Amino acid sequence: MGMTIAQKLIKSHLVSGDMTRGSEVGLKIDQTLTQDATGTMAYLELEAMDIDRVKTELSVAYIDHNTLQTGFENADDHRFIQSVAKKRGVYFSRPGNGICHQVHLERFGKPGKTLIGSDSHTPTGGGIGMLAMGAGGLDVAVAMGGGTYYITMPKIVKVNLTGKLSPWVAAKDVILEVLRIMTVKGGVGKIIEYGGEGVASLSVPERATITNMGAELGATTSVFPSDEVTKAFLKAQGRESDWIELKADDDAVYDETINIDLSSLAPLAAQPHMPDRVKSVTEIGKIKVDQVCIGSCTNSSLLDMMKVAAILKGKTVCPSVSLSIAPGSKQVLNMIAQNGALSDMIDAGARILESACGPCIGMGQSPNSSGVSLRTFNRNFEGRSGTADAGIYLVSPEVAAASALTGYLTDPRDLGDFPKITLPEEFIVNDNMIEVPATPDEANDIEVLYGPNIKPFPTSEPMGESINAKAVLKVGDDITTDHIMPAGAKILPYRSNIPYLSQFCFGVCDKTFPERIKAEGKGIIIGGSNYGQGSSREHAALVPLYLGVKAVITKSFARIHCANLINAGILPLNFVNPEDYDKISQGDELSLENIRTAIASSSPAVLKNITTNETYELKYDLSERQKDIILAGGLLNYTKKSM
Ligand code: MIC
Ligand code: SF4
Repeated sequence: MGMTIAQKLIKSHLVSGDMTRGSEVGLKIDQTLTQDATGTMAYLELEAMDIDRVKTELSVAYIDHNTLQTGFENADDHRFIQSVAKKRGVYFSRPGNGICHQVHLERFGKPGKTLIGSDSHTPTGGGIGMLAMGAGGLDVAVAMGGGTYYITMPKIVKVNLTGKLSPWVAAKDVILEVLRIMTVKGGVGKIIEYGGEGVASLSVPERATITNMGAELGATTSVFPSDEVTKAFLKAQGRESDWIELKADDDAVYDETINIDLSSLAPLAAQPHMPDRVKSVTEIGKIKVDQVCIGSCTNSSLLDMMKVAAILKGKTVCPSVSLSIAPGSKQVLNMIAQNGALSDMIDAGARILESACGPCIGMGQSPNSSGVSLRTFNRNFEGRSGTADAGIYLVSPEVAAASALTGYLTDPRDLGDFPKITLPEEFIVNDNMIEVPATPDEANDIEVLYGPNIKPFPTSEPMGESINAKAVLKVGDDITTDHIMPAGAKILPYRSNIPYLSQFCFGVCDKTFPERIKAEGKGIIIGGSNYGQGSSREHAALVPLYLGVKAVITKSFARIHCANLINAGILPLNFVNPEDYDKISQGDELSLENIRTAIASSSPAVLKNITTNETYELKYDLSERQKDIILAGGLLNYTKKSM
């Protein structure tokens, strides 16, 4: 039987397990990336594991999230990461060099390789045929040390693309259409593989927009073939020798197929507050817009910037709109500076931001009260913009730029002729902002610089025999890690200070949570389906660990967060009967009696509700390895024990 691209990538990196769907497979990881908001923790973990030098083919540390420096904290964290990277053999992409996923695609990604990154949008690399996955910081640290990365063997979904995009319709509309069809839960346990004759019409930046935002489907990753288009992109980056061909066999078998005729798509938008609340721009109608933000790892490529500049050229941004643009990398910014496109943006009145995540993670540009903001980003979760009552719409660069000119949500097809953009045959390549690591000899003299904001991370104990605690918090469906551990300019600087962060835990849902659980000393969280979707931040597990959360019981989990809970030693459990969720109230006294023995012996788990005198059947989806991790009290304890 023939193989899909994803199966080929998994097979060529298989370290353990067999490739039957649903079972755990261990993968060799060729490349890793970290960003600064999750990187401090990942490198603290690397240090805690006493790993002298990284053992991957390539590891890169990027500074792109915490670039707003309103105090010493972020700058100190940058210095910490820079020093540790230099010492341990990690390339360091300096602040200003760009957003991790954009730069990695341009300068480092290679078809056929595996990549894990401490950021959920790492699947961007799938745009050039990598098996690229988001992971918690600790998993990335383990991989840097040469350790195996484990995933559940996913189902493989083929998105069969036919036709060609019409003028003014963009790659963003393709992924918004996939989100409309599959929803934010639809990709859990799946790899989304793009194929069909429509693929050849999409450039690498367009493919990367699609694989990037596959994260919002909850998918393990997304992947495109590596073909002549990929080769041309790598050649333009001076990296033709990194190219290999990668395609699915003709008789490859998929678990599911979704057909999308590119020529039938129209400009789309995801409405507040979920990336799958997708409707066409014309259906939503002419709503008034207060702000437009263009950029983020989804849409900040040269192609995106050139389209935006062409739309803005010779016009003026509507007086009631604030337009900000953040080109994705120094390469992109430099190229639009040299070819004049930047000047067209500035002339039209755009506010040019540095090449970083910026507003996407709430680092500045929060909209006005109850403002409407159109963004080319990938997430529009409640509160993420920094303005609690703002309404964020996710759109293509075309819709964003057109709307910035008119002041209301605009179908760009109304603008007339589509500006045809062709990508250059050569990009400006200058890696002077990427610092090469020290040699092992030089490394001895390098001191790792810890700023005063870096606090030790919480330790956990091996799991006790029973867990008796209150349901300290009950939340609904689709809880994101932005709910659990919010980001934004006021909180992000404390990513290496778990005690300080803890006062904001679940702030979006219930501001009293930290105080209440502290008073109890411990607790159990009850959640709905797709609990923990979104960001890969392990802080959404480490902070609850610090506060005393012992178990999280839900209808279902998102993949990365579930792995992070296990890594932190917090037990993830699911209801066998989802309706039991309704029978538990916040504050109920709960008991998981002899849960340690149950897990160790793979026996059923039962939850007793002492308050109502009911019992509920629970299940856990843990491999033998994960059981050992949970029993040991987390991956760090487990790894230390097994080393
Ligand atoms: C995000 O988009 O939410 C982030 C910030 O990039 C996160 C990582 C983080 O929380 O630091 C992600 O997507 O994993
Ligand atoms: Fe940065 Fe936003 Fe991309 Fe996350 S989604 S990596 S915050 S640009």
